[in-house]
Amino acid sequence: MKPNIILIYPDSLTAHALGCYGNPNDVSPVIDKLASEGVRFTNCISANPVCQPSRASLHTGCYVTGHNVRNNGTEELDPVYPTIAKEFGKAGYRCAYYGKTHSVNQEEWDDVFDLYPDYNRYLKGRGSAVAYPERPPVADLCAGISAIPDEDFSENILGNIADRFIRDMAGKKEPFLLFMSHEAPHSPWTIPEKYKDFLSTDDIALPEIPDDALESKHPELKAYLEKRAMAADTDEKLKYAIKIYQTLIKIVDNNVEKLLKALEETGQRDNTIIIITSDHGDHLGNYRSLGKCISSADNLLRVPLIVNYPKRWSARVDDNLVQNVDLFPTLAELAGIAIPSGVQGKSMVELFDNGQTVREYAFSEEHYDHFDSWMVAQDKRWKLVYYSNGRQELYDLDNDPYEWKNLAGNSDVVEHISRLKDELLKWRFTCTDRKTPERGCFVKDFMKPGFFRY
Ligand SMILES: [Ca+2]
Repeated sequence: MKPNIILIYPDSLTAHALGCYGNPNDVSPVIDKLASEGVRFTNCISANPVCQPSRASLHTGCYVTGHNVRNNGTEELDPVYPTIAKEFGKAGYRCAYYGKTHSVNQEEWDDVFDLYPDYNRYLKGRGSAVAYPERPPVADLCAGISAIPDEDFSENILGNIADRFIRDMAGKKEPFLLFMSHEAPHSPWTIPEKYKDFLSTDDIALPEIPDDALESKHPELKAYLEKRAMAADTDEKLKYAIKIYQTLIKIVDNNVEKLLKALEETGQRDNTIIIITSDHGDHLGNYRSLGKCISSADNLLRVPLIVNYPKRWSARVDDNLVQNVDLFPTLAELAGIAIPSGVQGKSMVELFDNGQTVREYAFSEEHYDHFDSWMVAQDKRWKLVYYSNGRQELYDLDNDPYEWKNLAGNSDVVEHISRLKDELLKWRFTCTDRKTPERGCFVKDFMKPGFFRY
């Protein structure tokens, strides 16, 4: 009997915002329990820190170079690529997708609730004059109280639809793949009135950022982050926005509980793999900034990954490096589906079963039209950021998790830079775009004088 799979995918969920990853606030008790009974990865690195490219990486098992969705909104995923939904659909799975549909070809799914048109229609049907998403003022850092009551709130509606789907699938012959694409806790941040005092701004701790934290950054990134920091002109504003962000995690967590209840009441819990991860993180006050974009910071690239399937894997915390591109081949192998050729991620099944390391290095990249592109190669401790203008930065994540100190100029790190640059080059040449090779690799962006000068 093939396992059911539920992939819970809250947008912009930085790993350390969950209780099981160290948040002292009790915002994720249900997810934390799933983590304590499952495999919780501490080193899951997204292939890209922005919604659409990262999502395309999860759905195709390819790096950005391999699927060519480089930006938000400007490039859609070409339907030529094999995806999770296509392969699982062919294998007899019933595939449902609820929530934000960035980069997803909806016709590949058997059932879809698209948060934007479908939820807006729902609100209209309820007689609401509110248009989703609500947009609190930028002066408030886009955080505030929703005009939508709790029972109609977006994430709760997604939970209700999923609850119905799980109950409908009980007793059916075919297994299911359910993708919960929660918009929360992505900005703009609004929570129902009911939760306005769930947390206080006193519960929120901001990082104590050194004055020179931006001094050794790429000048474009420095200017960009300084501009963002200007909007966060008081600690109280920053803390309030983060309080709303964390409360949204609690609302997602309530809905995870709803799904678990439906699984248990219909006898499907034992045969269901539950995965919790995200497309990318959020600065959450680092550099006095919120959100993401043009930065390769660890807060953005490190995402949670929790895999709960007690029937097969006992509870553990796993510090092996893994990436979102590894999920597609992993899920395919678990479901007995052949991994399509061209998939660039690596199956983690041996890692789940026997603790066998999948990769020594993780890679990510970002390509914008108006900023220098960057690529990252990292191991668990050392992280190289290489820009298309030849600039390089090196961070020691063990001692500097917020990346405040670029060590690239230090003579004692030359060996790490050389080693990571070798890996970056190997990765760049092996992960080419299968469909439009003339565009693939973005090698021309990076093959400038200086790359080989270690
Ligand atoms: Ca996102």
